Amino acid sequence: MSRIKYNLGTDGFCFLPKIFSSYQVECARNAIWDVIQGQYETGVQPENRFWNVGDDPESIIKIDKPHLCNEQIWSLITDVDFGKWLADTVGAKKIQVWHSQSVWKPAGGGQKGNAGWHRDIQYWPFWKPNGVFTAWIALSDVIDESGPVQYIRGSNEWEDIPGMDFFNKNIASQDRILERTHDGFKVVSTNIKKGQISIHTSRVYHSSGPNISKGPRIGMVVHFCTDSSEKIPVKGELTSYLNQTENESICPVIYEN
Ligand SMILES: O=C(O)CCC(=O)C(=O)O
Repeated sequence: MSRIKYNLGTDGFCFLPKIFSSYQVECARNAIWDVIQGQYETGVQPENRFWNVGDDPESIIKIDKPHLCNEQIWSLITDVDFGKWLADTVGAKKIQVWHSQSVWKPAGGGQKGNAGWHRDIQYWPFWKPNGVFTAWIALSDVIDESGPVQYIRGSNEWEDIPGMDFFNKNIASQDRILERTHDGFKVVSTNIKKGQISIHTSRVYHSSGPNISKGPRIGMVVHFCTDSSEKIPVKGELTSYLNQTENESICPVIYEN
C-alpha cells in the first residue's frame, strides 16, 4: 500500500508520512516562536510580518521567510530527506525553495484564526501554475478541532472564482459563493501528525477554520519550484521579485539529481 494518501494530480493535494523527527519538530517550533517574538538569531529580518508583538494574541500569525531569521528553521526546510520526498512526489529533478511562511494559529481565537479560501497561484503573478507547489509541514498534531488546512478535492481543475482570499476570514460567505458555482464540492481536512507533510498544487482551493483545540496549530509552509517551473515577466514592483531565486542563501536548492 502506498504511504502517500490522495493524489496530487487528480485531487490537487496529497499527504506524506512522518518525515521529520520529533526533535526536528520541537526545535523548529521553538525557533518559530522566537521569530514571532521578534528574536532573529541570524540577525536577518523576515521578508514580511503580518502580526507584530502587541497585536491580538488570538489572531492567526503569519510571517514570511522566517527561514532567514533562524538556523533551526533553515535546517528544517533544507533537510535532505524532505527534498527527496518532494522530488519523488512531484516527479522533479530539482527542488528549490523560493518562499516560506510560518503560520501559527493560536487556540481559542475563533474566526480570527481563519484563513479564507484561496488558491496560491492567485498571489503569484510571476509563475505559470504548473511546476510550483506548496509543502505544509505540521509542527503540531492536527485534528479537526485545530482548524486544519482543508482542500476542495479536484478544485485544481476549476476556473478562477472571484471573491476568494486568504485574508478574508469570513469563510461562511465564501462558502456561499462556492455552493453557487460548485454545488456538492468535497472538502478534505489535513488531519496529520507532527512531522508529516501535505503537498498541494498552486491551483487547488484551500482554507482553514477556527482552532477550538487546546493548543496552537503550527505549520511551516514551504513554497517550492522545480526544473519544470516557468516564470512570467511582470510589471511594477514585483518585476525583480523572483531574481532572488538566483541567491541560494535566500532560496536554497534542496534537491538536484
Ligand atoms: O496554514 C493555513 O491555515 C493556511 C496555509 C496556506 O494557505 C498554504 O499553505 O498555502
